[in-house]
Amino acid sequence: MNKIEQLRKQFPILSREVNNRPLVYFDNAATTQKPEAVIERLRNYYESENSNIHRGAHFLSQMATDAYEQARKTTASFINALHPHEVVFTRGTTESINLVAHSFCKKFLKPGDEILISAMEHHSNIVPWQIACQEHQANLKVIPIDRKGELIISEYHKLLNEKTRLVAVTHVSNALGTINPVKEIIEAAHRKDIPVLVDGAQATPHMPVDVQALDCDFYCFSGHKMYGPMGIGVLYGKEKWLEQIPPYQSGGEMIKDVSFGKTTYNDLPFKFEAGTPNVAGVLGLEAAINFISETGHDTISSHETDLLQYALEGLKNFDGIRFIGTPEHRAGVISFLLGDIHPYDAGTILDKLGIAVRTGHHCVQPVLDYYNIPGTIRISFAVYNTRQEVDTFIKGLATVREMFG
Ligand code: 7TS
Repeated sequence: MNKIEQLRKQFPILSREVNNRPLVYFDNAATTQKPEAVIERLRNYYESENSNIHRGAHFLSQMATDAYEQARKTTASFINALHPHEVVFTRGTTESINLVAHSFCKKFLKPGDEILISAMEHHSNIVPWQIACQEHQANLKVIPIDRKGELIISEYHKLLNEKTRLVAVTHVSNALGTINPVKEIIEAAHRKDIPVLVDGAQATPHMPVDVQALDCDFYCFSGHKMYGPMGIGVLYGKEKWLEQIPPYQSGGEMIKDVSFGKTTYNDLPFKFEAGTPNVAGVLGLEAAINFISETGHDTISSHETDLLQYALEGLKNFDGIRFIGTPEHRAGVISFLLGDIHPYDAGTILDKLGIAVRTGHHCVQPVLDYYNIPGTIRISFAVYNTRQEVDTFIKGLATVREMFG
């Protein structure tokens, strides 16, 4: 049995059938499936460790607190953060971005300032900035993309100016698969003392991320897109920023002292973790990180690159395919249209064949407006996918074409 077949055995859901066919799961950019180790970790926590953290002197509370803080250290080393307290646990990328859009902008965004995002952002890296700009009478500016689905970097340089307060860009596009040159983007912003937030939702499952090497100011990602549980995510922030910006939510845990006259806030990272946190989610995320580390980034990226090339080759020769996004540096995401067939119709037929793909706007409506299309069919890979599944998918597309073409 080869390494990938062994890996597949760790994912119970992959052996199920959908519509009487073996499941082919190609919707990994939406969420990945979970290995046994992650499922077991959640189960074990609730079965024998469950307790609230940072408050009880009793045995279980101490145990859960230690496990939670150990998971913070594991997460910090996964992205090579300088300090564990630069890792704030959130519900996911969306909440991480909202936290920065709220707290950073409250402190630093002034009327007439600008926030710079890109034309390929997920809605969750657009709308929070739009709202912040409205609240603070600031302006949202957008780095354009070209037909290949790459950022036009020369335009980025022109857009950076003394009014720019923050740049927020995605590391990897969920719709086009583009891997953006974030290091170059960060260097250029820093030359003008502008901080940069990176949306890493589609990067952490597929490639090693080193926040110190990138020198990003904020980095956001979700557990559920990298083999971990839903409802848990991370905001990495440089200590100097997290120290300066005000809390996002308030309540228990984020305070030092409370009286009716005045409250002082807790130290990092607790200042940003109001209320009872998702302890099981954090422990499940740690198990997911361990799964990625044990599998190895080399194995993950070489296998996913192989699948990407194999699928692109197969699709290239398929009549009527129009790729949406043909970037040079890309992750395992392919968006396309098939003749005049509506993506939804294609998705429905593929589903009948047990093949899960995403169809629609993928929460990137401005990208679709740019290409002047209503949606795409999108396939996205994880380490457990196989060439054989790509073959099944391409055969499925032939059925779609027979029915609608
Ligand atoms: N940023 C990017 C680049 C994403 O792809 C997504 C989710 C998010 C942010 C939001 O992440 P969340 O975990 O907070 O929801 N992307 C997708 C997708 O492509 N299909 O479903 C969700």
